[in-house]
Amino acid sequence: MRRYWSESGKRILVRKNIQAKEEAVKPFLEVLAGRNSPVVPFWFMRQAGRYLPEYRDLRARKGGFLELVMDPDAACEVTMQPVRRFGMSAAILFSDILVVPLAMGQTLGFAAGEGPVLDPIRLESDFAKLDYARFSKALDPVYRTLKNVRGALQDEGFGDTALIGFSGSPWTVAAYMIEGKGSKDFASAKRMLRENPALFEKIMRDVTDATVDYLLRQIEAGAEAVQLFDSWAGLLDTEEFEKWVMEPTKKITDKIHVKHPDMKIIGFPRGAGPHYAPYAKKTGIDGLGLDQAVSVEEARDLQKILPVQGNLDPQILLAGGEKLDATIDHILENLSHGPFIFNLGHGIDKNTPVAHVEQMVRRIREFPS
Ligand code: 1CP
Repeated sequence: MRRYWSESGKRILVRKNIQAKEEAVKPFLEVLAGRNSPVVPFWFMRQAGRYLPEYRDLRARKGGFLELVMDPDAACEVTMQPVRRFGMSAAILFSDILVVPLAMGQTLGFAAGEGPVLDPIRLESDFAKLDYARFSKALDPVYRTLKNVRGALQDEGFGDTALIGFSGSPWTVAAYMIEGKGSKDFASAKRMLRENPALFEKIMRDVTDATVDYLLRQIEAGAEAVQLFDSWAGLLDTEEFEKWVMEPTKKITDKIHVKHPDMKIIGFPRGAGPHYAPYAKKTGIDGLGLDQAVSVEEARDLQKILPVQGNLDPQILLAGGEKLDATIDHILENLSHGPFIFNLGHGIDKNTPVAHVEQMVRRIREFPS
C-alpha cells in the first residue's frame, strides 16, 4: 500500500500496484517548476545506503560499493529500496560523484567502512596519465541504471515519483582528485589552486566538460532533474567561490538548458553561507539545496529567488525523539507556504535508525497543508 494525498489534504490509501499513468503529476517536479503542489515533496540525500539492512545485504553479496554502482540491476535495486519503504517524491540514482574521475582514468577504491581513495594528482604528469577519451563509454552502466529505474518506478506503481540524476560540482570533484581522499580542509587542493593555478585550471576545465557530458547522458537516459553536489563549496573565499563554484556551475546550466530548456537543475553549494543568494541569482540553477546552517528566516528570503530544498540536520534525525518532530514542524511552518522540497542539510548518517526515518516521513505527510 502507498499513501497518497487527496486535493483537500486528507490522506487516502491507494493500492500499490494500481496502474500508474506516465503523465502522473510529480509533486517534486511541480515545485521545481514553480507550481503549487498539494503535498510537500520530500526525499533525503543518501536515502539509499548503509542505514538500510537490505542495502547492507546486497552490498555484502556484491562484494563492494563500486561493484554495486557498476551493476545496473543492483544499482536499480538499491535506488528503489528507500522508495519502496518510504514512498519518497523522488528517487536518486545510486552512484557516486567520484565515478567521474574513475571514468577519466584515475584509480579509485572504496575500502569497506572507509571513504574513497584515489591516486592523488599533484603534478602535471599525474594529470597527463588520465585518458579523457574513454570517459563517456566508461559510464554506460550508470545510464543503464537510470533506464532501469524509470521502468521500475512505473512497474511498481510509483508513477508520481521523479528520478534525479546527479554529479559532483567541478570544484568538489577536483578537490577529491587532487587530495586523493576525503579531508576536512582539502589543503593539497587549495595549495594547488594558489601555487599551480595553470594545472588547477586544466583539471577544472576537463572536469567541467566531463560533468556536462555526463549529465546530458543521464538526462537522455531518463533523469527528470539533476542535482549538482558541491559539498566543499564552503572551503572557498568569496573570490574563489565566484571563480570555481559559480562560473563552472553557470557553464554547466547553460549547456544543459540549451539542449533541454525545461530540465530542472538543483544546485547544492554546501556551506556557502553568505554566497547562497548570489549563487541562486547568477548560476542559472532552478532549485537551491540548503545545508542546516541556513536559518529558516534566511531560507525564506532565498525562497523569494528560487524553490528551496532542505535542510534538517542529519544529526537531529540520528537522535530522533521530540526534537526531531519539533524541528521538522519548524521547517515546514516556515517554508511550506512557498516552493519547497523537504530534505536534509546533508546526507543521512549511516547509523540512523530506520524508525527515525519512518517518524520523519510520517511527520512530513501529516503536516497540515
Ligand atoms: O557502502 C559504502 O561503503 C559506500 C558508502 C557510500 C554511498 C552509499 C558512498 C561512498 N557513496 C554513496 C552513495 C552516494 N554518494 C550517493 C547516492 C544517492 C543517494 O542515496 O543520495 C550520492 C548522491 C553520493 C554523493 C557523494 N559522494 C558526495 C556528495 C554529497 C556529500 O555527501 O557531500 C560526496 C562528497 C561523495 C564522496 C564519497 N563517497 C562515499 C563516501 C563515504 C564519500 C565521502 C568521503 C569523504 O569526504 O570523507
